[in-house]
Amino acid sequence: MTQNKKVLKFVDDSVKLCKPDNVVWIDGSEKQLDELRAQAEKSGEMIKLNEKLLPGCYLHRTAVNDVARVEGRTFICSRKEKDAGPTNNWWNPKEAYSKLYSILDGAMQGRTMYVIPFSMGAVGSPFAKVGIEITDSIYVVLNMHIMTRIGQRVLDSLGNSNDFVRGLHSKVKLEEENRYICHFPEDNTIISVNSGYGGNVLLGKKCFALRIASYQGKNEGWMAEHMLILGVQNPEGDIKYIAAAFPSACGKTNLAMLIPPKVYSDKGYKVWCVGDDIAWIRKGKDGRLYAINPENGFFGVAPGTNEKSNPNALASTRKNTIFTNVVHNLENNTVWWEGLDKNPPKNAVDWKGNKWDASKGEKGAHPNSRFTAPAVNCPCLSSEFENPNGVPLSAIIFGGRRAKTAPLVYQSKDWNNGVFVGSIMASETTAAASGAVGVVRHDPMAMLPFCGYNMADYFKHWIKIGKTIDEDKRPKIFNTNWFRTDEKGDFIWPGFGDNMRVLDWILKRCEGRVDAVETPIGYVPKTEDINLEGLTNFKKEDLEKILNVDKQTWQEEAKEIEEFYQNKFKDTLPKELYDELDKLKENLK
Ligand code: SAT
Ligand code: MN
Repeated sequence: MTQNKKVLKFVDDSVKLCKPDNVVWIDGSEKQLDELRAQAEKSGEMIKLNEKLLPGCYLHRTAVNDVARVEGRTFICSRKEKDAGPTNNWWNPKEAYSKLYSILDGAMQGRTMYVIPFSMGAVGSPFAKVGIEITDSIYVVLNMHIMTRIGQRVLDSLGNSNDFVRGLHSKVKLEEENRYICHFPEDNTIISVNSGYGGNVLLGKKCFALRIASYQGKNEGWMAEHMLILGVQNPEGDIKYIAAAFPSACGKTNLAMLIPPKVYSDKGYKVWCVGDDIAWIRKGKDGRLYAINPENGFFGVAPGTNEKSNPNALASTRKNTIFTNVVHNLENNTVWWEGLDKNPPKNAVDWKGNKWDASKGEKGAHPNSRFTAPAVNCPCLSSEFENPNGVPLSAIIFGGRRAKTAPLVYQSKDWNNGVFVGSIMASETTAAASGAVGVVRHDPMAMLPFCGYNMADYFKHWIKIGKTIDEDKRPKIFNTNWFRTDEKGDFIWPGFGDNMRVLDWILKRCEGRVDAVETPIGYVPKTEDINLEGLTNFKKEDLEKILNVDKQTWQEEAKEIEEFYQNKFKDTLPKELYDELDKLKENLK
């Protein structure tokens, strides 16, 4: 399929190491994919679902000990430890290669090796980057087909270039104690062993499009971010684009596919989805920042997705989708998960593969169960989705799950202050990664688990990018928090489609059409400027509550931030961030 000597050598070396029985190059043809689907069905790796109700859809279950990203076993293997930085696990590359090669030695005996050429970004786009993933999992091949552009056309676009990422994955024996997700940014290489869970094995996603790409971006003058991209169309037909960073399982997919409430849709407002997880951002010819979504599908959290919370996501999963770790509804051979509807199937199998009785109170779907759905299925997919030059960004939003501290929305004072706002992001942990859930941790720019190099240098890169853009062309930077709770622990803000009311304020701020209240942390809306029309069960007093910036809480937060900065980064942080922290402390006096 290719004459590219570097690609051939990578495959050759991997064959010698893993010793598969067969090697199959993935050309991207439907015929080949169909054969693989049939094979996975035969072996039981995937279950074919009801062709009438869910055409082209399959169900897959991972091993029960392999259901989320494993941050503790994810490594950045840069030559120098300081280049991985204080927020990453570092492993000396020599030792890492040696350990990984010993695990991979003969790991594919009796198996087939699949070689997947894939492109992150539309093939041929100036943003696009090529990868070759080698894997012994048909599930990975079929997911990569949904999540990226694969096949012969990718090899054609690569030509004889050496500029591709080498990804080597093997399930080996799915041993937890030998599970490693390793990145070698200086070698453009990723090795993942002993896992079969999406975030650990779909190497185009977090491993390449964030960890390796963030490193490439630093060296090449662009940015790889954990951000959704959406377009808001106003009644005149103008579309403004926003990128937003939230940690995993904090509602990026829901915001990206938002349906505006009736007061907005009646006037002609629409929201278009460009991406729900990753943005690659670079300066365009006109001096503004442009973003593409390097992916080709959605790897979304299933539980909680329903006709009300996200009808567009649900519609995206109605054909050609792979479901992972959800409930198998045996009544009609479809799928179910908690929060889909109020009618759990009577005759069903849970995510572990056991007969499931909903009335016993145990969850049927894993909290991090997923759907892998093609982007083209999405009813609100932006017409710019394939635009090789991306979309111009008017605003950038940072946000997390904070029960108390952060207001519903605030605007940073300028670019550097915005970088500071991103750097102090904190959020309660979710089921997307293994470990405790609901613990507040610092997660700068939602990149804590995904930055492929020293985060102090990452902040410097952000500040540097700001300097390369004229002030009037820089996206304005905001922070949102949909998750403030009341005394009973219930969410105060309705969220979901009503987040449109906040996006509306954000875009008005970008266009200078509304003023704001200056607070110690930034600009907060005047209560009358958040449109509450048509909202039932939500009072102006509620809005006042969640827009409030409590000085004492923020004084404590400032101490917390200082400790985080000091403990993690000491004097390696860019001076600009300490200056911003000083300004915040001063404002809070
Ligand atoms: O598991 S993934 O890393 O692909 C999804 C996520 O955690 O954001
Ligand atoms: Mn994510």
